[in-house]
Amino acid sequence: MIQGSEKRAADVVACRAPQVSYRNVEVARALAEPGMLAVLGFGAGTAPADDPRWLALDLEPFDAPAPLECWQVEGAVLAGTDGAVQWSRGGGWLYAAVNLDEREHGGPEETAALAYAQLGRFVAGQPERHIVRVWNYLSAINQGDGDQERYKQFCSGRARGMGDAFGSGFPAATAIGHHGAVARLQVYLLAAEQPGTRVENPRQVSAWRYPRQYGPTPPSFARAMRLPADDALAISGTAAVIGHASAHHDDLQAQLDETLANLEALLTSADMAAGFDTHSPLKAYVRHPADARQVRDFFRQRLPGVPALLLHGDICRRELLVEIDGWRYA
Ligand code: 3EB
Repeated sequence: MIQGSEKRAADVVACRAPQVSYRNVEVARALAEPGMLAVLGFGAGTAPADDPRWLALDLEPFDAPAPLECWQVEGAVLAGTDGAVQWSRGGGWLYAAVNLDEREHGGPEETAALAYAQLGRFVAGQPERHIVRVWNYLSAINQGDGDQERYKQFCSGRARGMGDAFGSGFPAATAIGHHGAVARLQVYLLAAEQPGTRVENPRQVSAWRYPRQYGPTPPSFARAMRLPADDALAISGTAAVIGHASAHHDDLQAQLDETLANLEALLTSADMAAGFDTHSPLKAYVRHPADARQVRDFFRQRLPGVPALLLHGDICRRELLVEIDGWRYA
């Protein structure tokens, strides 16, 4: 593995990527481990924990018991809150999250604008000011027709709220609909002391260039991001999109195959060796619970040994049944 990047000055040593894993362990135990930057739980069954590094996400897992997602870094971790932002830092990395109730902020657009303004302002004042990866979970993502669809309102609010925080380019991202009882917008991110390297997929139109038919504000994300030390690829939510069009409407198997082709194309585009391995945790967001078994079988056959977390989540286009994101370590 190359230490650092040839593109960067020799005296700047980029920090080792956080190690992301799915673990069947108690929340308190995970939080007590050295270098634990963040612990994410999934669904209503998660135990609460009073720690800024803990986030309970409103996405129901298809596994019981559901594992926790653990982000571990090298070195001591500090954590705190700043207004609505919960954060932690360690090993050159910053985790930050907001969890906003839309009823207090006036709908998906205003809430997204506020979330991004708060996160953007906070991160801009930190040494780790380069946002490399963002996850967005909002309720009822496909509700509303045409430009009024909630996802499209979210996209407009996100773009407004981020202002020029991403002047040098968008981070890798995921945006998924949850089925939680409260209309909460959950946004969490990973930021670094040095910028990552954006990766696009030659099979897909870059999202920020999507034509008008997909909404008034194109989605602001890169397809993937190589982390500063070039030791990991953060992979955005990836679905059966070819060019800018959704492929294989309502055909789960064909969408899974196309999604994997897109993931492989991303690895190639990032100059990474083909394939995913036992250290490459992936998440699959599955629209219909009845499809979970087929998605599980797909992982067993096509991605054997790859840690996979299957979650009940709605994809931002109604015709898409599944989306996959995750990590690939070098
Ligand atoms: C797509 O390819 C699927 O709005 O942040 C994937 C990843 C998608 C991120 C986002 C949306 C987002 O367009 C949708």
